[in-house]
Amino acid sequence: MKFDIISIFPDFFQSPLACGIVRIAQEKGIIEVHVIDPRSCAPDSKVDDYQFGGGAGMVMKPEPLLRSIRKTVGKNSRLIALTPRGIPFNQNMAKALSSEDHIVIVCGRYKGIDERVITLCKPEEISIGDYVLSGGEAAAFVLIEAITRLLPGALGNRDSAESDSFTTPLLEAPRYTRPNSYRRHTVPAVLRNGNHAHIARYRRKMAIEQTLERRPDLLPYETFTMQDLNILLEVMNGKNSRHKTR
Ligand code: 6GU
Repeated sequence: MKFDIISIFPDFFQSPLACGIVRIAQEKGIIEVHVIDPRSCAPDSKVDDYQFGGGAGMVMKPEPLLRSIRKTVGKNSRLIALTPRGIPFNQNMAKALSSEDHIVIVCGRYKGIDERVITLCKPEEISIGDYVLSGGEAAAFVLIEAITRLLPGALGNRDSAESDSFTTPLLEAPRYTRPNSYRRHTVPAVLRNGNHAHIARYRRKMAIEQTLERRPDLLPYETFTMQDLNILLEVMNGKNSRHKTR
């Protein structure tokens, strides 16, 4: 998978690309990442300008961006523009994008890019959430990491991508490592008694409980098994009795 990032801040990407699974995926040849600075396509190095109609903030000029896009986009490329007005990014989009060969990501500044770039190139416009960033650079890395970790061979243990929150649409159960007792808080006994069926049920229960508490909108009722429904009842009864005690 090849990523081309079009950004006026190429330095931004140095350290995130040099860490963790994104670094390893590059070393293994699973991904290749290049950053193109539109300044290299601007004879006078001017990549932004005041907006017509007035208003604070600069807008990215069309010519340097269009030249950068033309230089990188081929027949089989997905072209993405990062902007707060885009479709909200999620795990399903990461999964769909992970089967592409070449992704070109245009990082807009917050005040945006000249609308004619959008009209002429028709990129998919993607946002990473309902808040404002000064530019798309941080968002570009979010996409790259979310996509890269889904590529075969990128994670040491395939299982750890499969059990992630949002792949199974439940939040994860709490995790523990050594020591067993830390400041008088001990690890739940069920996790240490070696009964794998009990452990699986406990984790499922905790996942359902966490999701009900924090993201009830995510609960996948339509795929719930009988056991899940029993767990859900248990969790809800537990909650009621906890509130009733006094
Ligand atoms: Cl992709 N860009 C900017 N500038 N702000 C954002 C965003 C993107 N996603 C959420 N906020």
